[in-house]
Amino acid sequence: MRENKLLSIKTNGSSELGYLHFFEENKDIPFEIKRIYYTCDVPLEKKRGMHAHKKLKQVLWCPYGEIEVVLDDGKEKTSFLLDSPQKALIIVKGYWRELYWKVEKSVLCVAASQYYDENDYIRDYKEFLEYVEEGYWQDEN
Ligand code: T46
Repeated sequence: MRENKLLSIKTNGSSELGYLHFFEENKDIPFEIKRIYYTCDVPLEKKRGMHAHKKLKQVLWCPYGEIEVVLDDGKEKTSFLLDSPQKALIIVKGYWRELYWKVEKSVLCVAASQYYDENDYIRDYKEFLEYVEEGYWQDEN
């Protein structure tokens, strides 16, 4: 089954002391983490993403600011708002994504299931639709 979902990240702390947020591979998120990356200082008028991954699974979170993630399975688009350090979005393979920075200086963090491999990217929307049509991701996660 292919399923993207928002998770609530475990949190420890108080308004007096501040908050600590954490998650663990294979416990809080359903895969092993091979790579972490983060994106900052994106101008509000720009969008990022505009690609899908053949195999990569990811968890995205926004420790500061507000970022909209639009996921497209080739038929339907779903929007997720990362507007709290407690929210994380699991993205399974095979979704076209577009990312919009809603607040200046927002920071996007990503933990990914694979090392960087440009061959895993589908950066052409027409090609993405061909993968969908041929059922490349059917019954997978
Ligand atoms: C994703 C969204 C949320 C590397 O060399 N190593 C890396 O680990 C990554 C992630 C990227 N790069 C290179 C590849 C491109 O030449 O950095 C350049 C910019 O990457 P891209 O245009 O893919 O950036 P975004 O922000 O559109 O997408 C990134 C991730 O690539 C992608 O996996 O899902 O963040």
